[in-house]
Amino acid sequence: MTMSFPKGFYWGGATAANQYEGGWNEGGRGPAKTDVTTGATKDTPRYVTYINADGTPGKFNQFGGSLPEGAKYAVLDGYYYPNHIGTDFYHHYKEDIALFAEMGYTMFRLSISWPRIFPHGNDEKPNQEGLDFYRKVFEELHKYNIEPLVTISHYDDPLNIEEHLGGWENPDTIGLYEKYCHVIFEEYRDLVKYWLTFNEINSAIMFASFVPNAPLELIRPGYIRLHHQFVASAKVVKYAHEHYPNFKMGCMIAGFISYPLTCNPKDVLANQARIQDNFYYCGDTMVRGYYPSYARKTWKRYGLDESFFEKDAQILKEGHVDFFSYSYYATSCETVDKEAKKDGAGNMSMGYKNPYLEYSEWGWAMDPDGLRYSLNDIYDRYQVPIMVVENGLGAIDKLEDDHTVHDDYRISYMKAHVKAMDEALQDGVDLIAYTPWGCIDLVSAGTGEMRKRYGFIYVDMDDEGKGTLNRYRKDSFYWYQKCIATNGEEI
Ligand code: BGP
Repeated sequence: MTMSFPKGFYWGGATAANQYEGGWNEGGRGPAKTDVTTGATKDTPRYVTYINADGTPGKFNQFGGSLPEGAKYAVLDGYYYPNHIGTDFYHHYKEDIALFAEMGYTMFRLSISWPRIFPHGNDEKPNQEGLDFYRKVFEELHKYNIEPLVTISHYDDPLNIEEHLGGWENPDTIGLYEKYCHVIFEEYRDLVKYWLTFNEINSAIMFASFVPNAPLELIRPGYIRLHHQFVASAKVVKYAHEHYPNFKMGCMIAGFISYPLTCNPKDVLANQARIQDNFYYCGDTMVRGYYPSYARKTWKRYGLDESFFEKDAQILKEGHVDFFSYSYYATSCETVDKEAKKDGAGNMSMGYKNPYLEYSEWGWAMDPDGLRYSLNDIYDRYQVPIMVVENGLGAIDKLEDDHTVHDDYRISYMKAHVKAMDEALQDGVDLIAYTPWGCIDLVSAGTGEMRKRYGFIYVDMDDEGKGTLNRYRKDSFYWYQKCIATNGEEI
């Protein structure tokens, strides 16, 4: 087979501080909401915990709910909080980076934990120990010629911003984010070139489509928060372009890709609207630098005032990103048929089940063709370089007595997706990087589980936080090593 991966294509892996780093209360780091979020399973929700004004404990579902008046976020006895340890990159970074280098990585995606740099979000000065930690990490990566790809905000904003300053609903958070960015840009100007402003920025509005009959009180603030994040992103992109011309700034959007369930034109139209609302709403705004025309209809539907979004048009225009990145795990289907079977669960997208696809143990549709399809669609629309910065199979792995893991299911999944990228490159798509998710086992964002593993490297840690944290190479480690060594030719 002729493979089309260009010379210099970035192969690597992706992680996020909140799920991987650990050291949650070490080195002067402040807490994030993920530190007061409990572990769960695929069938039970993760809870955010707090103490009421009268001292009684309380909790709400991580995908909805808010802190009652007078309550304070708190770590409670009797619950397990898996993000406190993650899989302890904080103390294992040298060992882990050596393993990534052994696989042949040329790029590694990680996030900076904002509360490690500004523990409360609004501190006057940054936390030097936090700055030093990431400097050591970036230097270690460069030792092996691995290019860091840095997510600036990945689900762990300082808890103080959330609890006392109104989070992203408050426009003042934009200024705090800018200050944080200015510090890390200057600090790492010679170490980091590729930046992603927000992870899966469209997750702020997913309630609207994915929670059946979601109340307007949940939907509206999502659009406000998202708008403030667009403005924050545009401001720091503009700033980076002016001060650091070598920087490349990207957006990161959750790949909520769907198909019409049937060729009924009504299904086709419903699906078009679904993709616009869930996916392109963000890409259009961040890559083109202005809200798409269909946004007006969306704002009207939710009773949102158009002038609120239009007032920052100039800022959005001046801060459009240089490249597009997205997570791609699964696809789902859309239909107007109320009787259709609604049990697909593609990456939280709760769509209709696709009869042509197989589903993972967590109910995510496995669809490599959807990767090729989406790459073509995105590139047609934007004509900017694309990175696939998350992809992979969450599965239960068995560590054998001799410390091997025979994850042939993961190898088949990866093979099919590498092949799909190859086809997209042949189609003419300017794809420049592939960083599969959770390249080393880490805590699941959706369920808080350890047993939902994505890694090429097994980490000995279970759902209760028991384990040695020892690292072991899975069969997929050697498969990916060969794939990278042959630039995608031998898969
Ligand atoms: C994306 C997130 C990641 C990651 C991934 C897998 O939405 O950006 O943080 O966790 O999904 O999801 P999960 O961990 O729920 O399997």
